[in-house]
Amino acid sequence: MDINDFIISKADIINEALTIYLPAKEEKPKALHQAMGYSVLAGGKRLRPVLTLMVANLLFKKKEEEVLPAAIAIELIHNYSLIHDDLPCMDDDDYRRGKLTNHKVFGEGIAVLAGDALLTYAFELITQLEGDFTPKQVIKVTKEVAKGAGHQGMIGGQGADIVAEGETVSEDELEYIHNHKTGALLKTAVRVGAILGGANNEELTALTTYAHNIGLSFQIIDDILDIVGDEEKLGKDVGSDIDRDKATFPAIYGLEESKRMAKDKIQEAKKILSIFGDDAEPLIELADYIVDREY
Ligand code: GRG
Repeated sequence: MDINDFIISKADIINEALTIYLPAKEEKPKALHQAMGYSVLAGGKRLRPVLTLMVANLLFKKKEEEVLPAAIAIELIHNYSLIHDDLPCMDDDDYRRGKLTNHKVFGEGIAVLAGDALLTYAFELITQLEGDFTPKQVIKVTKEVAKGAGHQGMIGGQGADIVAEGETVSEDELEYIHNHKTGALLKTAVRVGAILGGANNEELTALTTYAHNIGLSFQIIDDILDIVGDEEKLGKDVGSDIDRDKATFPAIYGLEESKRMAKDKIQEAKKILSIFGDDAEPLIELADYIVDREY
């Protein structure tokens, strides 16, 4: 199966589950529930929950419905981070996924609360894991999600990014920011699938390395696409418009070297999956998709 079709088919499962798990927008408090649904159902690749499903499938080949509450929880946290990132006190963006940002439609107060509500609801969902999981697995998943989303993970990366604004960052600092801001939640998505799939230590370590490498590559490619996309829109030469004050790979290494680094990371990600044999084929193709994507 073509990897694009495969991802779309898995994303469809996630989209259907999201409509079931999200609170009804007619339910009180209406504005808050509308704001939560507005951003979550505005589209998106659903890469993180799809990864959770794929890793769980690789390991335990059970019904994927069993891991859905955890996969959905991670997607809700991702959406909360996007809503907050778009706020005037952060990136102050007007559009996300081709639609007006949450605060533009509902106002800043409700947008902050919609993000807060998505984050807290995510943890409620994890308590709804019902399959054949042990309490230890559920506790491990809870800790994994808290760490990946929190001060040692995504928020830690965002904090470091804010502090670095307008400064020239070192290579180590840049990697710290990307590994945390973007990489942490992707790693969480993979590790949650692994924990629920009953991975042994060797499998968990291999999958964590895979996640680390695709996460970094994902962010490098995102930085490149951001720059190239803007330059194309403005009719400028490729590479002529890199903002050197931003903590991005192209700002430090240039476009060509950044592309090479992203490809190297993907090679490393694929190599580590050899312990799973042919069963790892979808995860290997997904790694290639990350580096080849054009949007
Ligand atoms: C403000 C709490 C808080 C956290 C901010 C993740 C993050 C940290 C901010 C989002 C802004 C951003 C561009 C982060 C880089 C990660 C990234 C590329 C996010 C977009 O992820 P995709 O491409 O988005 O998976 P879709 O729309 O497909 O879900």
